[in-house]
Amino acid sequence: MTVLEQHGAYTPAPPPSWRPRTAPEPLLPDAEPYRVLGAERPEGTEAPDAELLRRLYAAVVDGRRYNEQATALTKQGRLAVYPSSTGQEACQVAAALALRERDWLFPSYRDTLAAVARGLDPVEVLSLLRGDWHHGYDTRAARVAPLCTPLATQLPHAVGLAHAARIKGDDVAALALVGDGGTSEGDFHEALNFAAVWQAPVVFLVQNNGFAISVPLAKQTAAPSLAHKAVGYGMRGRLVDGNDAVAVHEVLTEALDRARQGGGPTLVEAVTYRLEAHTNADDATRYRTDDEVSAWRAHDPVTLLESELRGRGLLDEADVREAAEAAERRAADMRERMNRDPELDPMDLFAHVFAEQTAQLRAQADQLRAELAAAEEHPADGTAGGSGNGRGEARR
Ligand SMILES: Cc1ncc(C[n+]2csc(CCOP(=O)(O)OP(=O)(O)O)c2C)c(N)n1
Ligand SMILES: [Mg+2]
Repeated sequence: MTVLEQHGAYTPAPPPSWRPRTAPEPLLPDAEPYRVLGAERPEGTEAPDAELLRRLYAAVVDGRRYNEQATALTKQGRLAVYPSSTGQEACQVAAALALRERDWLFPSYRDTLAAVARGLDPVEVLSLLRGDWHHGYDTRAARVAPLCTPLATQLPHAVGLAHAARIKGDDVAALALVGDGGTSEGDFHEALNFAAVWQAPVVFLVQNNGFAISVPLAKQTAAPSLAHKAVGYGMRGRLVDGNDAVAVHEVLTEALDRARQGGGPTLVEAVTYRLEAHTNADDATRYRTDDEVSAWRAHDPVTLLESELRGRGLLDEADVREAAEAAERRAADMRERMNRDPELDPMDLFAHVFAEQTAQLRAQADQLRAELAAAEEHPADGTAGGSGNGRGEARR
């Protein structure tokens, strides 16, 4: 007998109302990834809204250019690291556009573009990846959590926020983004389990881009699909073509509506592909073939949308040029602002570490303050002191 049993705190038998679910079908995901672009519309359903198609198109064109620009900035030393979402723009943009203003987004490090498409400043969003101590934007005002680097830890946060909103009677939903590799984390399990038990208004979007750095999905899981994992938690799973922005938008909008109405969480797996390396520090040719990449380039999210719009007479050469020029203007603005030297205070190294400074940190801070003051008085380039930015006169 365990200690818990002795104290009567643990009841090994399930509660009397518990029954194994004999019909998991309503929870099972789509047999094939759900598609809208280039697919037959089921009878009785309308064609995707023209205005939505145009908005998605402008955003994916902008997103592709944003990714290129951010990657270029890593080569110029202006950005420490950039995990590109080229090839995944449909997921990024659809996620942002499916949210209502009061909803919350919980992104991972790869989801800069989703935050930009939600309306955040493209430069502020890069603060962490630039190496700043702050993530750059007002989380509460934007309702976008910080871009999360520890895998899957954003998921329990999303569930907690959604659960709290429900308790308060607040009509909001949370959308949490995670990668295929992130689904192997304990946080993924804990988040999904609690979300289903509490019927929290949260939607999980797994961007299955084929790899966790160099580890292919086949080495990550033996599940029939990542969306199937939903069944084990007692929530609905959906499988969607992650390069089809309209399909992802439709599936997420429906799942978020259901969540807000008390219908519980959904796990959405979007099948997509990372066309670039994991980050600028990775060499993807070491673990995948050019043929594989080419095959995915033929299913490019930007081209898929463009073909649909052209086919429906909603886009002509002038519109394509206009979208490209708008993206170019935004990229130029971002480049120009990222090329300005940031105003940094070296003393910030010691701030925001502990609520109460340790003795060692105090000593180190004093030392740095003295060194900065000395450098200001005797600059290495021989100019007289006082030309600095007052960093020696540290704020703290
Ligand atoms: C808890 C934790 N373990 C390991 C890492 C190192 N790491 C960074 S990215 C990554 C791969 C993640 O792959 P996936 O979840 O598929 O996301 P993707 O990068 O493909 O978007 C790993 C293992 C980390 N950031 N956090
Ligand atoms: Mg991945």
